[in-house]
Amino acid sequence: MLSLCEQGRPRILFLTAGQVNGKSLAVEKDITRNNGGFMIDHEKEGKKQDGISRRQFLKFCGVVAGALGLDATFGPKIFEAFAAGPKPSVLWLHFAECTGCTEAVLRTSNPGFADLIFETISLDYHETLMAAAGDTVEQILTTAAEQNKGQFFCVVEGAIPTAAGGAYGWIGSRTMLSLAQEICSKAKAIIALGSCASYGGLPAAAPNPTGAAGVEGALGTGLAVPVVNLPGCPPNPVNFVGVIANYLLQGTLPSLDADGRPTFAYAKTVHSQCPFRENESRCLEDFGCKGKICGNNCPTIKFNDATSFPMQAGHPCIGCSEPDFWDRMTPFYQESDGGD
Ligand code: FSX
Ligand code: F3S
Repeated sequence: MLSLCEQGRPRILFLTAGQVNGKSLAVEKDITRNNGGFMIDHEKEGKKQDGISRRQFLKFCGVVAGALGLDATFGPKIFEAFAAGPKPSVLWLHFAECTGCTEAVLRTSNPGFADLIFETISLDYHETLMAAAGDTVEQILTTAAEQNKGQFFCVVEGAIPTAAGGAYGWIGSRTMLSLAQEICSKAKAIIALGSCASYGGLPAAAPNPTGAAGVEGALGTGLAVPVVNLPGCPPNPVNFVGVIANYLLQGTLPSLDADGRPTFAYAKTVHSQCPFRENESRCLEDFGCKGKICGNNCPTIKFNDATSFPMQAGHPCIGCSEPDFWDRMTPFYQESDGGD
């Protein structure tokens, strides 16, 4: 809901809910507009039993350091960088997608999503999590982008339909294409989160009647704002935080490969890091595993608080982090060279 704070500024309520170590968690955060930006005004933690501890967050920073290929001793440095503030402003846009990317981030519990997201960034707009809706919120997005021009990270989730002038995807009274053109062009940098935002993903699979494309494909090579692709269906939240941590530590975006992906996460193939590659009874190559032609750090970082990754759960890699994977990697359960 949209209400006003004591100073008459619009207040946006973000709601998240889930289970942490078997305990129910409901967190509400009030975000209050302040001097053109948005700041966390105060936090009401309904049934939340444990706040994030310094130790928990330090441990998470150690995981991020590992993902960045840094020595574990960098964990405390990353912790300090996040604690020093101000936290990078993030406007998070949703286009043609299944929202699995946000779901993957929501599933973190050590630290929990609310802690993770509010400790590391200033999440100033996110349609799925904002309880507010309607014209006023649409206005807040465009105003926030204008007032923070060149200062915010724009996270894009989902592909952008481009056919027929973008007519296949609308949010409110605007096409996704026109929203992307306006908001992305004002960002400091764009993080294309997930395979759909990076390369088009499922919405762009043949015959792709909507002309769906990833951010760079939809907005063209003339886009003056740098784009970091974080593919994966879904992507790993640790790699997302790694990009932000890299920026806070070094003031730059991470180095990218030819497909626009951070080399810290995607330079090695899934296969080269797979613990089952020498294990005949566990190796899934005969079941179509695409680990040899897909770059990502899934076996090292894992998902769901580092509990598992596809092959650990007995499923072959389907190559979800490569461009056009729906067309190039199918049939998923048969051997393929990825069309190369
Ligand atoms: Fe795509 Fe993300 Fe796969 Fe789904 O938002 S990368 S279909 S996990 O949700 O965009
Ligand atoms: Fe995707 Fe393969 Fe990892 S399917 S999640 S890149 S193991």
